[in-house]
Amino acid sequence: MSKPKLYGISGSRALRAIWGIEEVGIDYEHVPVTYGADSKSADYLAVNPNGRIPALVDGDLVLFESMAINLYLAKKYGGALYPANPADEARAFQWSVWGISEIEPLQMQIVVQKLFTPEDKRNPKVVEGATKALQRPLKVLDAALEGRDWLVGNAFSVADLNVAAVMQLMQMIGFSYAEHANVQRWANACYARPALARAQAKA
Ligand SMILES: N[C@@H](CCC(=O)N[C@@H](CS)C(=O)NCC(=O)O)C(=O)O
Repeated sequence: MSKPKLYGISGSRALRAIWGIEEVGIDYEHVPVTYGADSKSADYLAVNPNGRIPALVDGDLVLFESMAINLYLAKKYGGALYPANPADEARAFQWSVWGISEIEPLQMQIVVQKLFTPEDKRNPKVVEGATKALQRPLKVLDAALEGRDWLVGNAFSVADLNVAAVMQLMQMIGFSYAEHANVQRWANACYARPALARAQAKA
């Protein structure tokens, strides 16, 4: 069987899945499809009809959505990265969905302002409002990390991978976790993973 193929450049949300596949440590083919026209080509739309990166092809399985890709990779190839019992597995699902629903929409408001809006067109109120709204989910994360190093079990798992991978955009824009010391400690540990550095070095 051919190697799994992971589509998407590292300078995009595809980094989440490149980080994931680097964590599980399997041999794979990286196809650096970029966003915009590249992700809308007929060839790529046949892989991901949403026209978004990342996507994974592993044998007969064609998968989109970074969180699902990482959960699959961790379960199939990740050994200790995947929770060993149904309760912890459910917690990994919970945190993955939480990252995408509670953090992603708010962080994107800030990212769009800071990275994709010309300085003279930025609306500081948007950044202010989203920063304020983020305090609530960040408090939840901070409380979950009180007295523990990782979100699920006693070691870095796909739950940490997925939440930290979503929040990597906040890391990129230098978002301050000053009021959330547990989040800061956990984020530092996640972002020091060698697999992330390898993923970031990809095209
Ligand atoms: N929820 C998706 C989001 C994927 C996504 O939106 N990717 C962006 C790149 S950062 C994309 O492909 N955009 C297509 C485009 O703008 O043309 C995931 O996490 O996989």
